Amino acid sequence: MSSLQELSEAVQRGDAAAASGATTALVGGDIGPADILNRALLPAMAVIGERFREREIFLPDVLLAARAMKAAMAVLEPLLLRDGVAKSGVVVLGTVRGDLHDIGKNLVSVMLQGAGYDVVDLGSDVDADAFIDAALDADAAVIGMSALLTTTMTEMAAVVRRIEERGLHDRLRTIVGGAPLSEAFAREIGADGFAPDATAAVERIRELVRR
Ligand code: B1M
Repeated sequence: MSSLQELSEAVQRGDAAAASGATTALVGGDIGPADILNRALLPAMAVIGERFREREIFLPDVLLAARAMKAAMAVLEPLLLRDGVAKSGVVVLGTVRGDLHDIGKNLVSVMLQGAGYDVVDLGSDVDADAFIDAALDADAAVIGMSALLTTTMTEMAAVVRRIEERGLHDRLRTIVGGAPLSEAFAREIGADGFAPDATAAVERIRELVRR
């Protein structure tokens, strides 16, 4: 039986096969999928971020860790989705233009699907009109945007502005998230909501849809 510690270490050293194997072993035991995520995978990525910032590791190491995290998530996702309930609505999700970080956004997608939402995931590097056109096509009430870079979070303001320019604010709500963001930033750019993590994103979107 594998441990949370072994899983965390596998992600940190970028060993996708070990991360996938450790996750498979863990899900057969007593620890729930949300605990595996919150107690091993997310802390492992936080360590990677810190070590990258301190220049103890380099970009290829971060890339390998991200791959290992994704391999573990491929095992966890079906379990996180298992408790899905009746359909709650459609949400368009994406990482904004210029930004390739998609792990957090993918997590938000999994949590939303688990809560019964249909998610149109546009991937990363998504521009303003692509968000809006997809939302109109899918008849979505909410656009969710993710950004991990201080240089790309300003793109979110461009999307909010474009919604106004196209006269769609009464029809489309926006929610933003990502490590460098805050509630204050969301307010400043005129977004309708902010969530610090994937669980809060589901709650916030539920409130936005109810309005
Ligand atoms: Co990058 N990177 N990276 N990186 N990377 C950060 C973000 C950084 C903080 C690392 C550091 O310096 N400590 C730093 C940004 C600094 C800054 O802007 N001030 C950084 C940098 C500099 C870069 C490059 C510029 C490096 C370079 O090329 N020199 C480059 C940029 C590429 C680009 O996007 N154009 C780059 C590249 C990469 C990789 C490709 C190697 C890889 C991404 C792989 C991928 O995503 N497919 C990568 C990674 C993995 C990271 C770190 C280490 C981890 C990010 C992550 O996945 N975290 C990151 C350091 C860090 O954040 N600690 C870092 C785990 C994830 C679950 O958390 O995404 O925060 P997070 O999502 C959370 C919440 O934020 C929230 O919920 C999620 C779960 O609870 N959330 C939302 C996210 N989106 C939401 C949307 C919502 C609501 C909540 O509503 C819609």
